[in-house]
Amino acid sequence: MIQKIKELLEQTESFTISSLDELEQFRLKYLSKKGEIAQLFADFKNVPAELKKEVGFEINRLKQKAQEKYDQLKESFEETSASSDGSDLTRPGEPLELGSRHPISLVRNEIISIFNRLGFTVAEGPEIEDDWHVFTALNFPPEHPARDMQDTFFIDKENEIVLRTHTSSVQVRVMENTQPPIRSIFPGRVFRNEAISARAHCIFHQVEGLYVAENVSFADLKQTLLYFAKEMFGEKTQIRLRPSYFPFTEPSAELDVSCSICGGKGCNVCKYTGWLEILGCGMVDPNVLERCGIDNEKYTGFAFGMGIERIAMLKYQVKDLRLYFENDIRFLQQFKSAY
Ligand code: 2U9
Repeated sequence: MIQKIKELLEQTESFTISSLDELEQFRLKYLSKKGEIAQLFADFKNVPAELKKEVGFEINRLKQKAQEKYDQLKESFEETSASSDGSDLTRPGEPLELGSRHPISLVRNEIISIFNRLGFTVAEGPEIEDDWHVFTALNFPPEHPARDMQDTFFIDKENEIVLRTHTSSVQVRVMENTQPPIRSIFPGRVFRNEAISARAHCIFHQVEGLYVAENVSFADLKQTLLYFAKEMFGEKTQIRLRPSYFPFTEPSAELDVSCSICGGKGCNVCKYTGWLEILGCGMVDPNVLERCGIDNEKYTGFAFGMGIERIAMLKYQVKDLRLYFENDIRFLQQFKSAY
């Protein structure tokens, strides 16, 4: 019997559990009324009188050790399945709410993707610029009003360091450093000294584009922009070009797309004209090519520029520009897209 007690002691001491079921198995096998230890007590009456003291002592020791083991297994199992504050750590977690991209990022990425398909690469440059890259290289005359502090944020007036008012400055940098063919787009944040309203902001985002090579013509510009307009606003979209003026392009034009809301019939979005203005464009002025170190006898180019906020307003019918900057979650959550 002493041998049996020793075996049971070893079994109980090495017992491990990984579930409450197994804990119950332990209790039934060793501690219950029909368990091994109860059986030992039942057999105790058959133990010879001279051994009763020793055997009794060992059975009681086994019972005490088995009970201790049971309590310890129970406690350690409860600790792993519940944190100290009593909450159940095995419960499934709360799902995290998925974020969505900002509409300006969505539209910027979509514009980039459309021009990538036409072979345009993306170039970026500094937001803090000098007068040369923002104005002078782009043919702005010395007295042009855009150079005024009313229109431009000056960082250092004496050294004519400004916050760029357009990403055209990046185009100048690319042309200064690369010989044609150049086919790139220039997305980025720009700054103008404007009062903030539903239709204007002092910070906004642009994508400009540039294609300089031999024999680039206005027809290339028109076809490129028609492709862009159809990809952006739908296959049925039509375009029209109106003459305009910019210091850096000659000739210059503004591009309208047929209103995608009414299909050109006239509605309150297009102010009953059937057309929506989306961008400015033109052939790069030969004088600008020369200032940027490009042979204007050999090469010609077209350029265009658009405000991302404006494109996003037309695409998503956003009525107030300030919504883009407030980051109200109810506004942002409405934009879900592949881009
Ligand atoms: C170089 C040569 C030519 C970029 C151009 C426009 C026309 C234009 C406006 C659209 C809305 C700015 O964001 S906006 O206010 N842009 O109308 N931008 S052509 O022409 C360039 C640029 C760089 C060297």
